[in-house]
Amino acid sequence: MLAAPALSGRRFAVYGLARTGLSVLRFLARSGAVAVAWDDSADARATAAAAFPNLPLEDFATLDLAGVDGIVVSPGVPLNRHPLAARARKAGVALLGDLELFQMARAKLPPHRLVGITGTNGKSTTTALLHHLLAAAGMVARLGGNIGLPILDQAPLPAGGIYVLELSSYQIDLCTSLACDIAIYTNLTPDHLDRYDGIAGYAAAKERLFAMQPPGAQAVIATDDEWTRGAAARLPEGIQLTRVSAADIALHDQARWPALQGPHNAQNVACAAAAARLLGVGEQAMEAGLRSFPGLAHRMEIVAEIAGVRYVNDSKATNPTSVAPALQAYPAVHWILGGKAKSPDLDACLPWLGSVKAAYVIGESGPMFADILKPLVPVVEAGTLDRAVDAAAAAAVQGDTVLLSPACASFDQFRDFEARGAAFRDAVRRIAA
Ligand code: UMA
Ligand code: ADP
Repeated sequence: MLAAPALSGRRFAVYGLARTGLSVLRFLARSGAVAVAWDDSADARATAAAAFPNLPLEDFATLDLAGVDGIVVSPGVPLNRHPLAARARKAGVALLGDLELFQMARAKLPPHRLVGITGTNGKSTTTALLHHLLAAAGMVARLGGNIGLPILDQAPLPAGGIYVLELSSYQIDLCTSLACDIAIYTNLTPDHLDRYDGIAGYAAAKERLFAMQPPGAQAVIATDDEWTRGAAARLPEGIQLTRVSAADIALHDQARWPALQGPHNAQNVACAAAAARLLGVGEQAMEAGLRSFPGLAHRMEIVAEIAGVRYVNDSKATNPTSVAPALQAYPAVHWILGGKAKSPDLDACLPWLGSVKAAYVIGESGPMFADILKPLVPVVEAGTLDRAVDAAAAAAVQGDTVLLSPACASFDQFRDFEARGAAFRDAVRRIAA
């Protein structure tokens, strides 16, 4: 497992004890560092205490920061409005994340390359696809990061290995020196605006990934929107740019790759294939990899076909832009949406309502979305996912698609988007029974 012996004897305060925080504690223990930790959730503290019986748990609101070498923060902590940021600044203690610790561990790793993938949408698909293309070409690669696999828990690679990491803007914010050999930027549309000073602030956070690259490194940018075009124009000197676009991918080629349908996936393929080429993947292996890519759960995942009705789980579509491709993919859609809204509109979805037979709204944003959609399509105010699936299944006829593509975060009704997707699968299974 990864470790950084240079951290031996250093003292870190670890804030947030879910997937990232626990992986950080394991990493620090392996590295011989000392940790004090906190999570505002008593459940999370109890889990950490069970895993690390000698771990001191101290509330960071009062923790004395003198003698702390760094505060390792989980990406979900909103530092833009959290008092810890000012306290750390005042005490002169650095805030950092798990990816910065990974960068510290890299010095002792066998020679390797690092690819970081960011963007508003398509990060996970592009990351998993690139990893798959490399593996299909016989290269040794490791997947990690925001895709749900904290990198510090992953096994190190032998010499020549390639780390393929999905990076959220939250994770980039917590890095000062993460040096990617290849940085991929898929697209940028409004998202996470509660964490940034407008979309320009969000874009600036993404672009820091390029600022941290060493001279001679590569950037692969899909210049299909104004923000990514701006990033390409502003690229730091010494970084080699490969511009790509969804339009680079011919439809007749894409038709051969079953899990990579739709214009959004053309963009993801353009990004992943360009990076794979830079890493030495040949065209024959590329084609084989594109054909055999299995796709990811919760992204336009067909979970069942019952009486000629297709049920599609697109729970990962957590903003309106990511829903748009799903609405274009099917001719007759019963669309289940709603949850914790990230924006008060559905503008990116509205051009595609022609395929929507009815909308079933759920969760906190249900009433707001009902108001937007009622003049445009029939709306069922279902409230919960179970009721929405039942109502959609009752209304759907052969050839229709029941689509969960919520355009919202899940946290009002579910632990995360994966739990929401699993609940959808369960509801569909009940119908099949
Ligand atoms: N917490 C506090 N105080 C606070 C805020 C949070 O104590 O003020 C605690 C919570 O009680 C909780 C912990 O911090 O126990 C949560 O940390 P976290 O949200 O960072 O959760 P992790 O399980 O560590 O998951 C994180 C990423 N989560 C977020 O960025 C919100 C996961 O991305 C990622 O897969 C995982 O690290 C491994 O790298 C998820 C995500 O939603 C999929 N990402 C966003 C996205 O893709 O849009 C950015
Ligand atoms: P991320 O990890 O950035 O959230 P995913 O690959 O998990 O991206 O896809 C999330 C959602 O966004 C899915 O619903 C998917 O259909 C949609 N999506 C995937 N790639 C793109 C893209 N390049 N542009 C717009 N939407 C996309």
